[in-house]
Amino acid sequence: MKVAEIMANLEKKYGHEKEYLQAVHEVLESIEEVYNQHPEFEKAKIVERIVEPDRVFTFRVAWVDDKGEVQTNIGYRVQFNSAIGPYKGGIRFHPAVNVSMLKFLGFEQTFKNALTTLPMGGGKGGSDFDPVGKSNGEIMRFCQAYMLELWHCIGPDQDVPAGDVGVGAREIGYFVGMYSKLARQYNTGVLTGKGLNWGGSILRPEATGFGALYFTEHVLAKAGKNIKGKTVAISGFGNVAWGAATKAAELGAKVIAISGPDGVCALPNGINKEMIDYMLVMRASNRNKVQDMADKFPGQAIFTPGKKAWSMKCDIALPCAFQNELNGDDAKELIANGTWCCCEVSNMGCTPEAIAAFQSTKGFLFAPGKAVNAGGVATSGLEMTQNASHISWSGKEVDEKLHFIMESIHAQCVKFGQRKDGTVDYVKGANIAGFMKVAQAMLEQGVI
Ligand code: 2IT
Repeated sequence: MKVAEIMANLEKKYGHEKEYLQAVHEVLESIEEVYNQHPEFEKAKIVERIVEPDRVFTFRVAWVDDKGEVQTNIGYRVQFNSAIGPYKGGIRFHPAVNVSMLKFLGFEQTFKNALTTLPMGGGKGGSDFDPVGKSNGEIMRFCQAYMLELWHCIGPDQDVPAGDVGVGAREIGYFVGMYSKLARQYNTGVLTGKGLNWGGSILRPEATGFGALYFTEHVLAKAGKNIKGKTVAISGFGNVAWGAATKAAELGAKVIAISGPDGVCALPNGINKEMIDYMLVMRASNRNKVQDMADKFPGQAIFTPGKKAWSMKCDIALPCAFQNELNGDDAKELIANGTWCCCEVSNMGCTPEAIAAFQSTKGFLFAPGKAVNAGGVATSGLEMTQNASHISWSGKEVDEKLHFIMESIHAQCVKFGQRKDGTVDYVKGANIAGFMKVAQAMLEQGVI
């Protein structure tokens, strides 16, 4: 396999799908050497097959807004790979959603899910529907209209969606309501991230952020460091940022910034419980403005419009918002300001230039999203297990399992990513570990 050749072919076919090509390139670069030591992979054309999704559904979603006007959006579901389990992955509502974005996310999800130790394939869905400024009624009607098409494609052993950017517990509720109506069956395990009273798992809302901090603790420990007293800058203020801020504060770190599309909020005394709770209010408001935090906590939260969280002086940077939210210039600014660790919590949160800048800085610790944020989908997997066995575990049980899973993902990264000097290339480690598992399963299941 030659990465350049495969990429040239993909660029010919999908030249306009930038995010998809970026995600594929990163994985192929990491695995090239190991792959070429396995002639059986080459013979079975594993790479040529693994970069193509099993199938992509695209559908029209028509709905009526509060003014009585008819609106039309596009809905998608990308079923990327089911070699190790049913398709599994979130649904994203954001105006920039398109096939490229969902193919990149489905591709990443395939390897991430393989890392979790649980039997889940990769998938992703979404719509270009923009939740910002929408009423609760509009959100409900849109979710119902989206599910009217999607329900044919999903099932507890087929494809199990969950939340992502713009989709949280409220939207999952509307999906489950409509799904049950159409299917005339409860099928508890067909979506994850459900409410706690109707099949949801304790800790699922916190799991992505909590898992990310457990992983960060392992990265730091491996380098002989500790999170206590360290300053942390977080981008975003949604579900993932909320979980990360909660656990970072609990572990004794000082969260000195959160951000939004409108700018950054500096938190000179660190984030406190009231602010963490207020992040949930901000998310539920659908306003998408981090300035609201400064308005609510004058003096304690200081808003600067147009700036990113990466302009803040911090030890550890945690991108928790969107792909490519931290670019090469941001990375250089962070490094110049003394930042020495970046754990990517968002999917592909850092551009290739940012990763290169981090990795070429001696002693800098960088870990990629597919390892760092896998606690979210892993806990979705635990929700599926509870649903299938009609039980519900305590918070302590789920947290112990999440700890075990994050530790195991870290161990896989070390196994495949350890450099000669003892440091770890987490990008390489995560990509090789995830890839090997899916590739081996595809090999054993024949050419399909
Ligand atoms: O990117 C992700 O891993 C998620 N949005 C969570 C997916 C899931 O199925 O819980």
